[in-house]
Amino acid sequence: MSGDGGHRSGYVAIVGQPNVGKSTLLNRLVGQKISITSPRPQTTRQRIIGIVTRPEAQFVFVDTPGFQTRHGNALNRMMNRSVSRSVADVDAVVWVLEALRLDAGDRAVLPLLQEGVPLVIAVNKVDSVGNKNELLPFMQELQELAHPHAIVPVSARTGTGTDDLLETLRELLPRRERLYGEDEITTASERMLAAELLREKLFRLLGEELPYSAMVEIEKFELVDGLRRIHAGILVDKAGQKGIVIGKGGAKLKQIASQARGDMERLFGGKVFLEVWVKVKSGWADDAATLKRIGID
Ligand SMILES: Nc1nc2c(ncn2[C@@H]2O[C@H](COP(=O)(O)OP(=O)(O)O)[C@@H](O)[C@H]2O)c(=O)[nH]1
Ligand SMILES: [Mg+2]
Repeated sequence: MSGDGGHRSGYVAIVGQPNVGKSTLLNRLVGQKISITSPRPQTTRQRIIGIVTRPEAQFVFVDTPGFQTRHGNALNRMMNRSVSRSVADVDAVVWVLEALRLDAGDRAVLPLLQEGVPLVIAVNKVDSVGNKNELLPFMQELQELAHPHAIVPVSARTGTGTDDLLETLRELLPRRERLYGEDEITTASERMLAAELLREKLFRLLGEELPYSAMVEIEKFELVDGLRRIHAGILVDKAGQKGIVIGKGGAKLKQIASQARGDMERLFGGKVFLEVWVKVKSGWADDAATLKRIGID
């Protein structure tokens, strides 16, 4: 990164409608899987902080849940509030869009962007654009629509353009020392990361079969002599959904737990003993008390 004198650091919100690649981008920037991703919209339910430390700048990214307009339940209302809070108090906002796509869901993000907070648009998934010439008129359209400070084509999947994105964001951060230690990559607790990684496997291995409201709760998290013992519950709405998650002879649940454990061991850098139960908790997506208990407020 080129030097223009002095270290910079600050907060950057990552916003955009579900499925545009916000979490993939954050993981790419941080270099670790701290925010879960999936081909299904709605994966990210909580705000995740990802810290990127370079010699001349430290970026504190806030990955927000996708702005949700389709469902009006308590969970989605809380998620939308969380998005609005994230963009109000940052040094810059990155609005992520999918290359060559600007639909009603993207436009719904516009009113959330705050006057006075510099905006950078990341046009993501450029790896899937065959004719790169088509990007120019698309970027022109975005320029006229949102008047951003800059538009940067990126691929969160391959890493193309992500250094340019950091370079562009750096100019927008205040001159100051680091806000976090240079080896910190997130403020999320291991307990929360464990829950998220397990949730990702639910999304990935059950696909469309997964009940929309399934949730993960970590009941016990112990670290003894480098071994993490984690007891987790998967909460589903109805008794019938329990069978879907467990699968024939327990095969599905075993696969979910085993893949989640692998990801946890990679992220935590140590051995993990993971036990998972499936429980029925009806109507939790509309239950404010449960949402509090699992940490969405
Ligand atoms: N081709 C391609 N796919 C991507 C890219 N970034 C993300 N994706 C995919 O888009 C889907 C949604 O990504 P995710 O990060 O979960 O989106 P989010 O809902 O905005 O956080 C996943 O299937 C990703 O693998 C990219 O740069 N190129
Ligand atoms: Mg996400």
